[in-house]
Amino acid sequence: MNLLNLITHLNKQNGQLEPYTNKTVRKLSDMKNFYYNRNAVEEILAKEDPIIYEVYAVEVSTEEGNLSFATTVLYPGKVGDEYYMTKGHYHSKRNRAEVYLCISGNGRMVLQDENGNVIVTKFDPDDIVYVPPYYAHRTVNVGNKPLIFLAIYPSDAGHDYGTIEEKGFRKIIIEKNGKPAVIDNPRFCK
Ligand code: S6P
Ligand code: ZN
Repeated sequence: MNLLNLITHLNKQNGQLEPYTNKTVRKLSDMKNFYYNRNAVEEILAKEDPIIYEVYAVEVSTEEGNLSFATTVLYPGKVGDEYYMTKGHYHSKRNRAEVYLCISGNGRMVLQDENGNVIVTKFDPDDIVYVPPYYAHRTVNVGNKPLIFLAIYPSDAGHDYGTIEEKGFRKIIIEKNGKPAVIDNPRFCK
């Protein structure tokens, strides 16, 4: 392996990594089933298909023992009263943990295990959140500028989005009286 290929630069202004191996762009149309207010989703999509977030990943290998990392740029906005958020996922290998570092912006993280235990944490600049094994994780932008963060995860962790798409998180983050509020997800299925 060429040592020069092991160095990636983070641009803190725009959250981009240079170089990266994979870029993912998630638009609202890619995550219709993840917001609780489906009428609000359709109303927005009738006019536009906004980018909700972008991910710049450095995934050199998927072999056990390696680490991968990625920055996410999660834009500010709401679908109805629910803040823009990532899809959220369990790792396909459930016992794989992860570390998140907030670079800029203001957010929340929602962590949930398969017994439905939920933890909601703040996620502000320089906060580091440990995502334990077996916990699904979602990031929510509760501010008015992009939420930029770095995630470091085992390269063989994999992503299970289907379980969250089907069952959801028990708690969701909405704007209530101009402030973030944690409420029960009316669509959560056990
Ligand atoms: C990967 C890590 C993050 C997310 C990214 C987008 O394990 O947790 O890089 O992939 O924040 O979220 P999601 O839920 O669409 O993968
Ligand atoms: Zn993850």
